[in-house]
Amino acid sequence: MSLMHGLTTQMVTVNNQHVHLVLQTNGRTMNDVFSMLFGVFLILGTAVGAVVISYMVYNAYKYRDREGRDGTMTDPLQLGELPQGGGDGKKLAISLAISAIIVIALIGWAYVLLVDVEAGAPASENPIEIKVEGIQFSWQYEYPNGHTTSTLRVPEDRPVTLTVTSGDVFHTFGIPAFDLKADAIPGQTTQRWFRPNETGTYRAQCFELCGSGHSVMESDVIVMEPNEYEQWYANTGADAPAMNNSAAAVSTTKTRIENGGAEASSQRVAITF
Ligand SMILES: [Cu+2]
Repeated sequence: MSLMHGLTTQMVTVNNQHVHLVLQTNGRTMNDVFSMLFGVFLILGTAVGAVVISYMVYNAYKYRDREGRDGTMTDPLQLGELPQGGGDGKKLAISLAISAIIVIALIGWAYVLLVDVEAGAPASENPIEIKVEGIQFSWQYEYPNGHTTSTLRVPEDRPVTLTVTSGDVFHTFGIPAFDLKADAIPGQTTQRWFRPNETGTYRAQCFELCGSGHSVMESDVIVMEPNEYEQWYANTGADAPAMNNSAAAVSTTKTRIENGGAEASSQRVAITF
């Protein structure tokens, strides 16, 4: 199957004694994996449905009530008896076996695909490591150089590893456009990674009811051209103004909440820097 192409297993012998099974990963993101699973399940589900419904319609036509046909059953089924179908149950056994093979193969394949996601961002692609902290009711992002901001800026086509935590109560950080969701729990970290493949502005938001401002606990995720991103990043640093801006963002969020909770997104105060 071409979808399996690229996923190979290798046997590695260490000290001529211990044999380890190594699954080579392909750097697929959660987004890639979900798209593949959805596509294959949709095609197979449609194919199985087409076969079952066609066979049912064929039999309904074949055994339709016709003139001169005696409708009484000569050998009605007894309780607990399986229909034989005239072939010692061969058809039943074959259809059960095919169903079992398809289901087991799909489960196995899904687990193998998830190895990619569990493996984390491929180190060879130089992933960006960003810390995410949820605090009632905003998100703070900290870059490797110490720069802190409330808008997540990332370059296109490069993996981003997020280490998510919370400064107060339970939150859940999520970016629906990248099929990404991570629990934000005080005192714990959750790692997730994604690789944005299209520039634009996306939305990150909180997915766990965390208080009166939960519905406005969101932020912009800006995917930039790599050059543009490098330029922006070079101008940031562990500087005091950035911290002040973050504090301003938090107080703006609080003011918005005090002023009446959820606002229409068109009225949202945009804070970018
Ligand atoms: Cu929340």
